[in-house]
Amino acid sequence: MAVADRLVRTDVVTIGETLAVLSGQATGPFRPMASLYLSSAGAESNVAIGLSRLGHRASWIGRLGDDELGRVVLAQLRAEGIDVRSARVDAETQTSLLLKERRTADLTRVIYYRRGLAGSRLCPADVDEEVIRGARVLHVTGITPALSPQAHAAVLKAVEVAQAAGVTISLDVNYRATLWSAAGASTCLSPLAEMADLVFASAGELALLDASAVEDPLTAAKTLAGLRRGRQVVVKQGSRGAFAVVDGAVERHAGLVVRAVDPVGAGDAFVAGYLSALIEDLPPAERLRRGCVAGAFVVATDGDWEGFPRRSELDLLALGEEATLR
Ligand code: KDG
Repeated sequence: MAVADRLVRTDVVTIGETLAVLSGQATGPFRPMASLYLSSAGAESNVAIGLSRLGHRASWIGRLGDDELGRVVLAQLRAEGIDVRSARVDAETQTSLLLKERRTADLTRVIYYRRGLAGSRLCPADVDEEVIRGARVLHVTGITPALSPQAHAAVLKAVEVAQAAGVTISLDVNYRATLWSAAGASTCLSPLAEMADLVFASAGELALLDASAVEDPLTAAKTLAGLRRGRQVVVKQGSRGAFAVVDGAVERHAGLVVRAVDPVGAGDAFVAGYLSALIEDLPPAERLRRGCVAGAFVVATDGDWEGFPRRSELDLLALGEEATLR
């Protein structure tokens, strides 16, 4: 990685919206007097938490309201060891909110309250150029650019700063259909993907960048990887694992079998695991393995990031079903 002649102060910096989260504790629709669990989440800061749990230095750039929910978000990120010194507090608006309803045992419904709120007011002036120049990797997603033109401009600026400084740029496409149309996402994210050294996507998301991916994700991933020297394209396949195209070669991991409790956040855990192994210069097979292990931990626990593994836990799933550690 291109870090040799720069002063590296953080391993990974992420920029994006982090929201307060209220999750229903019982399975079923929201109803009066239901118990809700208060937490926070956001794809970019989830990745930062995943990396921090694995022992890496991670920073987060974002905007929060000057309110209790914003303080909850900051407290959780700080408790997880994230450097939040580049976060901005916006006294003019409120922290964004996400409601997570476990509608049935197998169906989770997410409802956003984010339009016009703090995360969507992220702007280019919020981009801490120094922290980006001092990072090994900048990680961005396709969620924050969907929030507003100024949030999109902020992500673009972060990517440009990273590119000029030779910082590895990682993009997770993370298409959210409730935030924008597929056509809008395709127009906005294709230029970002062109600048990225690492692209994470599901097969469906890859089709936003190259329509032929619907029929043949492998060829589309190879094509995208081949468009830029050294670019890696990683295709997340949920419970079927993932494959990566690195230096023209294809590596696969079949995924781990776990009892699914709450799959939201598994993609972010996967990215954190993959980046963790990349930072350590481990080979593609190990990047995929660590990504799949981290993803499986999240699938098997409640919360978008609460179940992320610590480094000492990475081998725990190998113990198999219903293991008890005594
Ligand atoms: O990947 C999990 C995220 O989707 C979640 O934590 C919250 O950023 C979020 C979103 O936009 O849904």
